[in-house]
Amino acid sequence: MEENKQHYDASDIQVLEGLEAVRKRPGMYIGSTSSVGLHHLVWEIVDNAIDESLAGYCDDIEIIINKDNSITVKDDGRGIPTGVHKKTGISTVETVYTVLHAGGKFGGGGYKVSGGLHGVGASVVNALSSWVEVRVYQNSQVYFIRFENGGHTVEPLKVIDKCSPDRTGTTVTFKADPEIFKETTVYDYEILKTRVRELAFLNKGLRLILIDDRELEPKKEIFVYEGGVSEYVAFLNKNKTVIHDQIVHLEGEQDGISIEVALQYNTGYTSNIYSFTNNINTHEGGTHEDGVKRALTRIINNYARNNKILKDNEDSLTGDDVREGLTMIVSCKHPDPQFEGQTKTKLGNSEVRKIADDVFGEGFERFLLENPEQAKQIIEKALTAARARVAAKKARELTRRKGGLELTNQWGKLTDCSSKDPSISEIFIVEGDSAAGSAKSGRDPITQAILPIRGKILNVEKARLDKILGNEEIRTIITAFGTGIGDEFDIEKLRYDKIVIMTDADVDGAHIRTLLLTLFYRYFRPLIEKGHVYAAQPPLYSIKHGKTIKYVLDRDERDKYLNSLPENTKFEIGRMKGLGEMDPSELRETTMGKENRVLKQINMEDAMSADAVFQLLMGEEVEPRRKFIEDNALNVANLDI
Ligand code: 1YM
Repeated sequence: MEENKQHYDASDIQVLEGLEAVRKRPGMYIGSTSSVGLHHLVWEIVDNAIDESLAGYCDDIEIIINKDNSITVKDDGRGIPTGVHKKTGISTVETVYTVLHAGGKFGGGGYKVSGGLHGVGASVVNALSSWVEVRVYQNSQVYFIRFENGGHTVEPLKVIDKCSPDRTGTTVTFKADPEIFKETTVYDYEILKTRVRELAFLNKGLRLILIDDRELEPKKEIFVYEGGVSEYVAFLNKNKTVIHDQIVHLEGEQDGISIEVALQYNTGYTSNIYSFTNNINTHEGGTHEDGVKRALTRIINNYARNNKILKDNEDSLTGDDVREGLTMIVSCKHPDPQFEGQTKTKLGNSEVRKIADDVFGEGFERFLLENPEQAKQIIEKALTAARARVAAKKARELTRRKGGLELTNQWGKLTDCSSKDPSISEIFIVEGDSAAGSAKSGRDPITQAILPIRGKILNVEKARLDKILGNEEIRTIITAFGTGIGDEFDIEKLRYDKIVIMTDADVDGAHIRTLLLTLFYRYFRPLIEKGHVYAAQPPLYSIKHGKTIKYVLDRDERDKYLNSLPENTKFEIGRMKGLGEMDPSELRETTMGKENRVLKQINMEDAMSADAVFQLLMGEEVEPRRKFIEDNALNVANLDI
C-alpha cells in the first residue's frame, strides 16, 4: 500500500496534468457534458464491473442513485487490486483512478470485452467528479480511498475495517462536478433503467439491480435474464403477433470471437434488427450484422428451393423479403473491435463477417430442418413480402409516370425556398394550415421552405411500402426531400440540410411528431443518423420587462431568467399561444429565425423511442395499447419523445 507522501513528485504532476486535460476537453473523453455525458459516467464505472463478471468473478452489480445525485456502483468481484503498482509506485486502485492510460493491457491478463476500455473510464470519471470514494473488499479487509476536486487524492488507500473472508468486491461512489456538467447533474431513472435492462439482456445470468434513493419510497428493480438475447427478442415482440412460437437462439465462438443471435418473426412489415459489439449498440451495423444477414438470405433461399416452395424458374427471395417482420438481436464479443462509420457505431473487423455467417448459418439451417412447421411459416412470410415488393415496384412506377415522385412546378402544398443550395436550405414540416400560413409569412424565403401537413399522416406500422406511397402527404414529403424512398433512397439528393418538425406542444402535436419520426426512422433512417432531423421548440412563456421581451421554453427556464433579473425589476409574464395563433413576426422571432430559435436535434435514441411508443399505440395488439393509454391518460400531454 502507498505510504503517505508529503510532497508532490514528478509522477504526481504528470497524473494531475493528465486529469486536467480531461477537465479541459471533457467532450473528447465522454462525448459531451450534457445530460448524455452525465449518464455516460455511470457506464464507465459499470463497465468495469461488467468486465469483472465477463471474467467470471462477479454475479451481482448494484447501481444506486443517491439522494444528492451521487451514484454508487457495487460489485461482488475480486475487488480492484490494492497492492503497489510496479510502474507508478502507488496502489493499483489509485493508479486506475488517477492515471489516464491506454486500455487493455493495463491490469494484465486476458482481454476485456465490455464497452469501456478496461479501467480507462475510471480516471475520466474521477477527473470530472467533485469527489469519488472507492471501497475494496479483499483479504477480509475493507480498503478505502477518496479523491476530490477532479481527481486529487485526499485520503490515500488505507484499511478502514475488517470484513468476512468471503466478502469481496468493489464499491465506488462519485458525484459529478457541476462545474463541468453545467446543464444538469440530475440523473434520469428511465435512461439508466433502459440501459441497465439492455445490459442484463446482453449478459445472460448477470443480476443488475437499480435503486433510486431520491424518492421518499426508494424504487428498486432487479434485472436478470437467464435467456439473454432470446428474452430481449421476446421483450421486443411483446406487443406483436408472432408467426412462430419458438425464438431461434444460436451461439458459437471462433478464434476468441463469440457470436450470439436470437430471432423471431412477427406479422408486421418492418424489420427490427439490433446489433451489439461488446455490449455497445452498433447502430450502423457492420460485419457481424452483415454476416448474419447474408446467411439468413442464403439459408432461407436454399431451404425454399430444396423443398420446392420456390420453383426453379422463380426469382430468389431478397434480403428485404426475408427480413420483413423480423425481430433479431446480434451480439458479438470481440477482444479487439474496430469501430468505424459516422458515429463510430459500425463494426469494421472483416474476419467477423465469415464467423458470424458460419455460426448463424449452420445453426439456422439446422433449426429449419428440425422445425418444418415453423420453417414453413417463415418462408410463407418471405414469399408474401416478395409478392408485395413486386406490387410496390409497379405502384412506384405508376406514381412516377403520374409525376408524383418527381419535382414538378405545380407540386402540391410545398412552399419552397428560392435557394437551390442544400447546405443552407431548411424545410419546416408544419402542422395545420393556420400555423403554416404564419410560417410562410414569417420565414426567410431564401433558405426556408414550408410544408404544411394536415392532421394525422398514415400509420406506417400497418402498411407496406406500396400503400405508403399511395398516401398523398407522404408522397409530398418524399418529393420535397428529393431523396426517393426504399431501395431508391439516396441521401446525396437531399435538398435540405435541416428538416425541422414544427408542431404544437400538445397531444396532437406529439402524435404527429411521433408519426413523422417513425416514418423517418423506418424509411429515411440515414437522415436521422446524419443529424438532418430537428424538432422546433416553440416557447411556452414570454417575459416582458422594460423594452425587452424574452421568450423561454419552459417553466424551469422562466424561473431561471426571472431569478437573474435585478430585484424590483417590473416584469410581465405571458403564456404563449399555439403555433397557429402566433403572428408571423412572433413565429420568426421565437421559433424559426436562426438568431433566437432553439432546435432539438433528433438522435437515434429519440427516434427509437418514438418508434417503440408508436408500435405500442398503432401496432396490432389491442390489449397493450389499452393499458398504455390507461397508464398514461393523465400525462399523455407530456409524452416525451
Ligand atoms: C464498481 C466498479 O471497478 N470492479 C473491478 C475492477 C477491476 C477488477 C475487479 C480486477 C481486475 C483484474 C484483477 C484484472 C479492475 N482492475 C483493474 C486493474 N467495479 C470495478 N473488479 N483483479 C481485479 O483485470 O486483472 C482495472 S479495473 F487494472 F487494476 F487490474
